[in-house]
Amino acid sequence: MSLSSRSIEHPSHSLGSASAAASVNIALIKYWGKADVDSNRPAVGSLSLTLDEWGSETTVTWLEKKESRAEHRFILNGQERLDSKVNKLLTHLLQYAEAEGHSWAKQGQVSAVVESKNTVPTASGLASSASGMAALGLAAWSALGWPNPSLNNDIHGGSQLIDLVRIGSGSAVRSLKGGLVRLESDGRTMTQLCERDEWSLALVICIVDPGPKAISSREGMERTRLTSPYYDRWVSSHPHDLNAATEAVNERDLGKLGELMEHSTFKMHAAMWSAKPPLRYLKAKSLMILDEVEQLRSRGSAAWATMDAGPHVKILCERSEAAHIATHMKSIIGQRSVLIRHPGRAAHIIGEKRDV
Ligand code: 2P0
Repeated sequence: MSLSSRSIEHPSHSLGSASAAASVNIALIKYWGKADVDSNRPAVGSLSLTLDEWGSETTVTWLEKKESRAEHRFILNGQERLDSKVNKLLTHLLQYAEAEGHSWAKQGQVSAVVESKNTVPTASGLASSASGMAALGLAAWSALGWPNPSLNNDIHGGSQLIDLVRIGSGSAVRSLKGGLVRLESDGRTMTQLCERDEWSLALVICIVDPGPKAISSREGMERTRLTSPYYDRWVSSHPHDLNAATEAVNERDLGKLGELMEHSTFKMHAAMWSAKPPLRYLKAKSLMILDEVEQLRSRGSAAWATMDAGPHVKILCERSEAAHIATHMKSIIGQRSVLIRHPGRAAHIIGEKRDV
């Protein structure tokens, strides 16, 4: 991955810049619902697999502007756009820096230029906000010259970087680590359960519709919390799934993990369907793929399905089975709609420049 958009001009004084790369992660045990909207604290923990190849590369340049109120700028895949998540994350970082005594961080005098490139379809339920916000948070943090705790593999409760990334997106926190990751319901305590090369897993991704989803996860979560009669049971039954799935990972028991994963996704979708008005991200084609996964299993394949806030179906399997499963799915939904992804690495810095 490399940034292909031409660098934009920076007429103001630059305080520093940094570039970071982060991969998407897919939740095997899902996060859905918030305990606190302001700090974006989740109502439940989650367990995810960070993937290779798909992700975001983001460069943040902090600028000092004396003459007028400074606005942040966000350029995604070469196009300038407004994004409330980006603004919220950057504003939070400046507030934190100011509270820490950095006088330059005063709002309105410092702004960021964010240039980002996604190699995953944006906002379609393929976790683009996870890689996007992890890369943004890490680049924005590092551009200020602050050390990255993830490099030392010591991300734990209390890390300001985790809190920052979570403001952008709850699921993005998990992309700060590679392989299989468990995030607690405090939204900040994280454990890497398995390095990316410690278990040869794969996800066969069946793309149902690459367009953007109609209802954002943020809105969907709140609607589910406020209107679904099943929401409380979703939350109260969640810790069992998270603990059992953690055990399954520790035992490298794919059958057990696969069953728990399917249970978690169907339970989340049941809560979504029972919201008012209902949230139905799945399409007829998604259900057809689920039938095929059952068929594959009945013929002896170790394959389990998971779906997020979008119509796509991701099939978890051993790496050695992925090609066979992908070939079968391509014969049903088309050659170009099926991809194989493997466990990937943690978010990391790919370049830094200090101007002051
Ligand atoms: C997850 N999803 O655990 C779940 C499963 C989608 C379904 O986290 O509001 O973009 O920014 O915290 O992280 C997608 O929601 O939501 C998500 P916010 P996010 O991956």
